[in-house]
Amino acid sequence: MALPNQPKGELKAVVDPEIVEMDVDALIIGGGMAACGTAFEIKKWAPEDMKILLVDKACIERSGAVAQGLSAINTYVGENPIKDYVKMVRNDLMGVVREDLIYDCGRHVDESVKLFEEWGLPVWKKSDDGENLDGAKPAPTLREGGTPVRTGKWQIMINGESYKCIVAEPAATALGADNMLERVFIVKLLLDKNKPNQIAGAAGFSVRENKVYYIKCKTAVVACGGAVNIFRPRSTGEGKGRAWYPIWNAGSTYTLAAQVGATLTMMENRFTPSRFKDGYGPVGAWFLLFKAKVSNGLGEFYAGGDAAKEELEKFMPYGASPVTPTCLRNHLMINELKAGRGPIYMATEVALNAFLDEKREAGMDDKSLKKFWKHLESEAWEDFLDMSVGQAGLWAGMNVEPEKVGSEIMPTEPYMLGSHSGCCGIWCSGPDEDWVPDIQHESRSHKYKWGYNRMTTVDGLFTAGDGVGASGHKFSSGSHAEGRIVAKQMVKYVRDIDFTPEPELSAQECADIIYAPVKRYHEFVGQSTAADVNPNYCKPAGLMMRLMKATDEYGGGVATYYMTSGKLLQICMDLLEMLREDADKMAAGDLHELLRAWENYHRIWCVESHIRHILFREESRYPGFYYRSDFPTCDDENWKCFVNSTFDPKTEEWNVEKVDVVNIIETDPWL
Ligand code: SFD
Ligand code: AMP
Repeated sequence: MALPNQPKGELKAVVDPEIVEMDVDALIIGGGMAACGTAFEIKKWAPEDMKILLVDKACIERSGAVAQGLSAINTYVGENPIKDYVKMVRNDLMGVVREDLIYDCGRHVDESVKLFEEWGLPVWKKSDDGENLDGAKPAPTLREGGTPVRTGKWQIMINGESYKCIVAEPAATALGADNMLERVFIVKLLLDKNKPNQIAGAAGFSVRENKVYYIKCKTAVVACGGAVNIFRPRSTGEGKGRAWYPIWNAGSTYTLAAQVGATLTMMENRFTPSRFKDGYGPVGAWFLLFKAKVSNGLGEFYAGGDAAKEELEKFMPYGASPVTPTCLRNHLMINELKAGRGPIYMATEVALNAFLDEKREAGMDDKSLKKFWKHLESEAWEDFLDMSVGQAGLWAGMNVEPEKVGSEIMPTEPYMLGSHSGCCGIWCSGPDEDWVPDIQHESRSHKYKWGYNRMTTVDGLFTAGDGVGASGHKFSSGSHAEGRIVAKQMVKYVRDIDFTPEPELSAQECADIIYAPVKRYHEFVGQSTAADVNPNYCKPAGLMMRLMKATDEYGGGVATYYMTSGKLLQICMDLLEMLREDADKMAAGDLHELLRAWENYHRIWCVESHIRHILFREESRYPGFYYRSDFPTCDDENWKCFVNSTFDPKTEEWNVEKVDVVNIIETDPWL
């Protein structure tokens, strides 16, 4: 159960925390969409006596990216052929994807959506006469054959403010409260001391009590979401906590897995979504549901013009698609901004009034028109109220009436993620099916399957959602489905192996590592007048600012319109290495700071791998997400390949390599 916060501020950290040792079969790390999928499914397959534990740094009822809710489910395959879904993802991610993983997600995702609806999530439906019924109106369920309100080809609308609570409840019920630890941050995964390359446990700490958890396991899934606050955000000062993706996801997924030797893939990929400026409100519903268009500061709808077409033709075959890939949409926007034709507006007023005109022309009377307008207006506001409340607050605070004025949109600072419109992550086995390429190679980092679906290159270690690389566009529903896939594989793994975990590090060693920032604080705190300024330590807040400055200026952040180069990246790598050394000097006076310290540590590791990958890939694969000035084009001839990297925990060296992309869905026609 989640422990409440202290009534009077943060709990002071002590130098000798209590150590709690646990021994389970299967460990679920994270409590978001993917982890809830695993938690819900796993008990159905596990024998009675299999011990399962879920550990979330927050409280699963409202943790992860869906914390605030969402207004759409972006992946529901429905009536579409699954292979079209693969083609859409492949094109959006500029050709370098694992089609086996995407296809596998596509064939499982709808079941998750049907379950969500059965658990109480209101899904909008089409009435027989083609009207949109919001989720409160009675209509057949998806399983009963109800027709969802499609925005785009893949997205459906929901009343999703309570989406996460609705998904978390069955997960928690299935597992049982005794099998969940909330407010516990996992710091490290542990390898086995006897069996090479085998996961044997994890260690973390409570953010509500002075306790270290040392958990042995035979198998684990790491599903801690993506990485946020790794680049300087556009928001400053007191607004700095505002970001689009969830600020509390700190790259733990990638760092935890990489540190025990799991191969990472496509860590050069990032997502810099276009969002409503300052409030970070998502744009999908505006583009797809309200059919809004973007204009530049001169009032030109630049995206549909000849100049844009010509620009997109530079990126064939991807640019020629009827749905322009997300990065290239950004590219067009950035070109406008760089040419001084900003700001960019979402023409909300044009879109909303076009709906009214359409109805008026169809003969709708004034009274019905008024009612229709009220409904449209509430849909527009609800889009934000469901998933990005701050944006609605901003509109209200700035007196924005979307039917009268457009609102500025802007590409955000970069995030790392593998489930939304990005694809960085961990290299995983695909399903054990004959259509999954059977590549003969001595190393798993070149293969597409090695027995257990979604298992990383480390035995017994699985991942899902943002963790699975080279297969974006899963979104909330696909992440949940992937979690369910993993559940069955974890049970199979435990049944198959005969193994008693013995982690390389002891419980006391883990506690010493985890609480080192607390010990440092207590040792030196008296040596200066201000607790935050000390010659012998640095505080997590300061370290984070250094991290953001390094990545922003040298790693292609907003400061340079996402432009970087080999030279700049090398400087960034040097700064990050120094930062990593200095991270050993972080001090934490309370549990909140201890959390911040370890989040920083995870962020540095994961963004370092991002920079290493961009440096290795000598081209600009994702114009609009980042550019290399020394290799400004997308070079299919030399770089239509994965970039995989593996850290060797013994030698502490990285191996970065090219890995072949194998198409399993026809490329002619490409779309
Ligand atoms: O509007 C540790 N997403 C959207 N998906 C959709 O289907 N529709 C939308 O409408 C979407 N949009 C959207 C989305 C996200 C956000 C933030 C906004 C808008 C504003 C994307 C999905 O939400 C996303 O794809 C999934 O949630 C990914 O699932 P998963 O399970 O990979 O990550 P998570 O849900 O964030 O959960 C992470 C969990 O890990 C915990 N955690 N626990 C222990 N130890 C550690 N060290 C940990 N670190 C993290 C977290 O607490 C959390 O439980 S729209 O833009 O298109
Ligand atoms: P977003 O709100 O930008 O996260 O987008 C939500 C969904 O809509 C995702 O599936 C996007 O790929 C899709 N989307 C957003 N904008 C567009 C657009 N202009 N054209 C096509 N699809 C879009």
